[in-house]
Amino acid sequence: MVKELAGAFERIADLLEISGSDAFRSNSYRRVSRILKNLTDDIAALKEANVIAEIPGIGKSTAAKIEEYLDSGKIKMLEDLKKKLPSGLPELLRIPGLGPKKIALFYRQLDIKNLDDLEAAIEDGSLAKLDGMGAKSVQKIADGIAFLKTSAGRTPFGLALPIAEELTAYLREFDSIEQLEIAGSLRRGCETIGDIDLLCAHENGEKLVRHFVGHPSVTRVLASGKTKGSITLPIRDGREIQVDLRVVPAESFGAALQYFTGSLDHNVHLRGLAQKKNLKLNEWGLFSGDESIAGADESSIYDKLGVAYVPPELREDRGEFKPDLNVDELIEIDDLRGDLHMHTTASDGKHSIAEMAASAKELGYEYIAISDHSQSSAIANGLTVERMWEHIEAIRDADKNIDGIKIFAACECDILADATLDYPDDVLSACDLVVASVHFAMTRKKPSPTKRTIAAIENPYVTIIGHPTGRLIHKRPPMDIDIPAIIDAASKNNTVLEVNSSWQRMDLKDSHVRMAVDAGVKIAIDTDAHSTDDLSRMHYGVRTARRGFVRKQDVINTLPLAKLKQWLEETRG
Ligand code: DGT
Ligand code: CA
Ligand code: CA
Ligand code: ZN
Repeated sequence: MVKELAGAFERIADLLEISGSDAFRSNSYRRVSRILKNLTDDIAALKEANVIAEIPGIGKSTAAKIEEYLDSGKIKMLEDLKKKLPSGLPELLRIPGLGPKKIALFYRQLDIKNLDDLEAAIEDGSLAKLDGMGAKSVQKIADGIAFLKTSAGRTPFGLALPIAEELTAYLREFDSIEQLEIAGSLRRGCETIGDIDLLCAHENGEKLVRHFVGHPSVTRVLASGKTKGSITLPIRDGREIQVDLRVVPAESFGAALQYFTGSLDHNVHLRGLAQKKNLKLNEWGLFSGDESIAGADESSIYDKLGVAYVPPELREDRGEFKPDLNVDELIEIDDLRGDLHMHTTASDGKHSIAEMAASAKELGYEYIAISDHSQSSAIANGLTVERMWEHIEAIRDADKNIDGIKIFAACECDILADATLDYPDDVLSACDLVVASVHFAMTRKKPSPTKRTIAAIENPYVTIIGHPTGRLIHKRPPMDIDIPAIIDAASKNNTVLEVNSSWQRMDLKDSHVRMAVDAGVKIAIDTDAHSTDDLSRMHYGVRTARRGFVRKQDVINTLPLAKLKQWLEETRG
């Protein structure tokens, strides 16, 4: 419901833009859309309680529109806009390099109502004949259409990050660069990335940009100037990702980094704080009249505005400016003392117990849990009951044979289609801890995935629910699962919910993990490693957890070994 509602406001913003309304007005509707998408409360319940207008960022007239939609499924303003404009126009906004003004022009002059019409006008040459258009700008639009079709929009974080890191290394190779940072959604740790934004302080922007657009893998150069370069690079499956490099003077680097990190909503909020102090904030600095009072570094901007520094992962205008928020408590990668979900050659992993333990020790961990698949995960070479008993012995032996790290005996026990677990209680109880996960029959309705998961949560030997929604980003939607019900059950049973650090999973995701910790549920951030290399992907999970406002004390694998053992004793069986 709230999704459609958010979509309706997005659509209002699009149509306003095309119909020539000013950006301020359309952006205010986009903001409402985002607020709705991030809402953790049930909107119908808020309406019942008559408190929609009290949602931060929602005014009276917007609240009236929301209520109108909840009552009738329609918003009159949107219906009126739709009547005024053809329905195929908003999707044209997604074409890179094509803005609402041009779309409006094409519509008025050539009666272009949708993507098909636009492609036809490119084909028959009529677009190139328009005032202000030429072969070059038409080609740009044609390229944009092709990009839209091949890239389907966004790139998973884990595919974008290595590209950004390779590019920053490439730029540093060219010249010694004092300040170079990844900005945008990638810096905020979003699960998918529209484009990569890089920001650099350098004296000779033109030279640096020329080097940037000359990267050997470039598929297209979209812009190359003195302060900005824009390219596309291939990602896998024949798709591309856009990368923007901006070059700014050192005295503006902090302000530009703040601006281009976003999010838009966070920046709008921050600019509002500046206005209240009679200051002006933009990508060049923080100004009192004409005088710059901050800009070289990011933290001084927050400081001068009288608010605590906000880490990038929190910059979504979801409450990060609240004065009681103690960002020092926010989980950090170095807080983690162990990893409680990983596989070995006993099931579908690449390395032995001893190899996984040695690598984990190298990473500085105090403990790990070996959690191989259970018998029903046949494709993953899951362990029969008999093999599992032997495996527990093998883990005990490996633990004796290594110093400086504790190896817990665990398993990743399947939650079966009939809501029972894949091992009998005596096996589960012999383990030091148990991860329980759904791996199959994800779309089965009866018993529902919610029922199955809650049954596992209620088993006294289950410690952690692994990748609770089962989603794979861009590949498999989450199970139809009632997150508040899962959180409620986890809270009643002292069961931990996982943030799985595989970037394909990031499961739980940021907004759900926030709901969980708000309800007092403990979190385990795990890698679900299937090789020693995978052990180092913990940072993906940490980013997701930070975006969910998770603090160190919410995460069980930040506990020192003795405390964790004690906690396991108290909560199991
Ligand atoms: P993405 O690329 O869709 O994953 O998301 P972002 O957040 O990286 O967005 P992007 O690349 O369009 O712009 C990067 C940041 O720059 C954005 O978060 C806020 C800032 N920014 C971009 N355009 C504008 C603008 O028109 N107004 C303001 N205030 N900020 C902007
Ligand atoms: Ca971006
Ligand atoms: Ca960008
Ligand atoms: Zn699993």
